[in-house]
Amino acid sequence: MKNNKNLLWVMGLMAASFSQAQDLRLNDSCYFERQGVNVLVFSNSFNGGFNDEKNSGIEIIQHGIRAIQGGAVRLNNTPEQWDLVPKMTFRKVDREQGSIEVGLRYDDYDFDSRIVVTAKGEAVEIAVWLDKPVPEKLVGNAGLNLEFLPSRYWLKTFTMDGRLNRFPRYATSQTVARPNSEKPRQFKGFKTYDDRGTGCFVDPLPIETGHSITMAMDDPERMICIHSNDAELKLYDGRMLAQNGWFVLRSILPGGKTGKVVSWMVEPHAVEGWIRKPNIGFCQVGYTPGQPKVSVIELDKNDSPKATASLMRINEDGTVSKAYEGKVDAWGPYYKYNYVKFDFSDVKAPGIYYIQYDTVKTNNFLIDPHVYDKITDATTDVWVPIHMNHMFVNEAYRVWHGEPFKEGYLQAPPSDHFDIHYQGPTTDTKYKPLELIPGLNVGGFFDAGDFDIETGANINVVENLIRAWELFKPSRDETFVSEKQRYVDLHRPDGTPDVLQYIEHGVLNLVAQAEQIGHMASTLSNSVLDNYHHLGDAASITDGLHYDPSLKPYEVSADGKRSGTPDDMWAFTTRNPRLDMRAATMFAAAAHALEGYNDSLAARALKQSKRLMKEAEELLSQRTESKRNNARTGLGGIAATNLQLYIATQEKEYLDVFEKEIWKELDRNLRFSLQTALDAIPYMNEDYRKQLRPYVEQYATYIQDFDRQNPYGVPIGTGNWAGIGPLLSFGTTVCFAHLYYPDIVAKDEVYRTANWLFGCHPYHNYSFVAAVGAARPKLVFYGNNRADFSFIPGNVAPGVLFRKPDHFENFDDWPFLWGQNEGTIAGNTQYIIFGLAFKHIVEEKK
Ligand SMILES: [Ca+2]
Ligand SMILES: [Ca+2]
Ligand SMILES: [Ca+2]
Repeated sequence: MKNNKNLLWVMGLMAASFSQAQDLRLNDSCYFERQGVNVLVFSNSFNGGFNDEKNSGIEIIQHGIRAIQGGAVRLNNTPEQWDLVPKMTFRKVDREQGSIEVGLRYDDYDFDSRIVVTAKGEAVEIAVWLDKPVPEKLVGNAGLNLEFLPSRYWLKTFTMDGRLNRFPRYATSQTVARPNSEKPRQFKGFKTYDDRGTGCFVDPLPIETGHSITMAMDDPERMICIHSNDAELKLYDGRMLAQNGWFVLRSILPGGKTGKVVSWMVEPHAVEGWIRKPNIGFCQVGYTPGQPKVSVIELDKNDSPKATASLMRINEDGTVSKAYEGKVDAWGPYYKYNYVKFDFSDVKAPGIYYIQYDTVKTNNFLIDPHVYDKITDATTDVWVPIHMNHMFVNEAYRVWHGEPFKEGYLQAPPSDHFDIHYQGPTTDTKYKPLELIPGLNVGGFFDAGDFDIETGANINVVENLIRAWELFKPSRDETFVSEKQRYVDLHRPDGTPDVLQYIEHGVLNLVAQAEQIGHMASTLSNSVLDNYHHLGDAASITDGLHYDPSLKPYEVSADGKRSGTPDDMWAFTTRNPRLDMRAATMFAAAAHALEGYNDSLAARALKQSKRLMKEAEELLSQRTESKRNNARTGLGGIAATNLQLYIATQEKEYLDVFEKEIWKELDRNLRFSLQTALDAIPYMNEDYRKQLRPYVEQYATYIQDFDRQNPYGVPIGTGNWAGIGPLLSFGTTVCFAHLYYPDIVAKDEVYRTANWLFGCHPYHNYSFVAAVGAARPKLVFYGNNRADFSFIPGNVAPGVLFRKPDHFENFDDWPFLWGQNEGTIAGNTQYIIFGLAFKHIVEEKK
């Protein structure tokens, strides 16, 4: 008896310690964890701005990949971006019970629910609780959803109640058309779909239905079992409605019930003893012989660092030899991983190399004086011209897009719009709502993965290109641009430097705005949501015919010039004097840059600059004192504006204002203002240089402090959009600080940003710049060809997106998360400046 009791006690202890190692437990970061599996419960909640960003709710990171998210009470079988998302009303972590509870609310339907996630051994139970029954209108629509990343599950097997199946590579399941009255309201009442006059919306039917599903038993890193005793599980393919949809598992909440209404047991498989493969970060573009060469190796926290790593050389006869073996230095923990560094700067001989750390070999890269020579070419020759609006863009045998928006732009009526666009209570123009504003369908650049003209971003584009032009005079001519023919042909020289033509193209639209509207539009954008998410030829977003409300929808007038389809784009014209001020500055600089190339456009730009500057000053001075101060500090610096105006006009009064303001701005915010101060150097005397020295010294300390803040030594953004903008600004400022003060900011510092961009960063080691010089660039980007899982060469991805509380991510098999994969016109032209400045320095003493 005694022995038996002891035996039971020992067995119990064994079971306890066994299960301790295996069970999901709430960790200090407030998510459930076991080796290989993290279950996050609303560590990231839905945010209003862009609704469903596929980044929220219950998320499962399985073996390092966040392939499951979106766990929440939702109102659609396969929610799209603009379907309603629940607001999180509270989040309670109960350590004793090992559970996390969140309150969810749909204001539009006065509908509250609670989700309770509780660790149960190797599984979690997800339960939905209701204090009041589902509102009548939502019965049959409200359900518990969980979403699965298509690119990680397609072609994998699954069984539902023992029936075998396979996740489809492409969406070909079935749908049903239902009356619009049955469709839950979408974001602000907009519609994502064009029903072609049928009065019906499309609803996907389930691929499978049952009570127990096991997914990906053929892939231990993705395998997951889910069963429910009290509810039916339905599996849907969200790509039926939207190319960025995920696979959705769903149980409808029963009507008329309260208490625990639905519960699932969810058991993500964990590979025993799983340790994430080291991510060996290095510069995929390669290294010049003399530059510092430090690889940052990202390690699982359960991994034990090796003492050394090697640099292997691929010889000309194809054999491999060890070029260098060196010690691996600990850096320490940063968020969820541990970091070590491998410095192989001693290797200077040109050649083909790869890094070997333990059993992991990287792909090869070059050490060569010329590795950086081409880093901006794809962006200037391919990405930028493809984003030229109102043009037909051809490349060899391929047409990227026809001429978009031939019918022009209508005055936007008052609208609380999508994509954070807005038209105030009046038009602020001489035009009536929906009246055609003539002359706006010229010039300009597509914003990013969408096709609107964001005026602020287009101003940035022109400014960036002018800066590139004034500083480096890039004479590269690989693009044919005919504004007369409205035709662009890539890789066809036409005798004019491309950058000058891009400046002209940007100015053409912005000047037209100032002339036709009287001030700057905030944006020229889509009027209807159902063509805003367009994926395809930009020329087919609208029908090219003027909208005529006297015609029936889809009807075309007898002369073939008008249609009853309200697809014409709108100009959002609420006046913003700060934007006008920015435009005025840019116009002044543009007038200077275009002089001698397009004199009439230069004259138009200068005229608008002077007028807008004067009117904006007046409008700002009419505001209250405090508001005016806010407006002025929001200008991106009075000093910057006045410097630009001085450069453009050579009028000394601007220089005086600059000299008065710049020191205040430097004292207030050095990081932000140093670039402006450096930009002035060519126009200032030796005293100015001297006075600036201590600020540059301070900046040098700021640069080096990043080595302490994170293993990569650059500013890393943790916002909802990865931090490429601040990173490129940082990289550019470091370059210019070195150019003018090489004794304070050493040449070695300029490589920090390039390393990060081209592969030395968390999550993976692929280059963030599409198709540029790198041995392994990223393969997919959120460009306007994202539905093809492709990229537009020269695009720069935002980078690694931070997911709270401790996960960095950049999908390379799923392009649709804009926060990690969308290149923008402002960001990519900023990259051109960085790249030109960087190349200029690298080439100094090659
Ligand atoms: Ca946009
Ligand atoms: Ca050209
Ligand atoms: Ca139209």
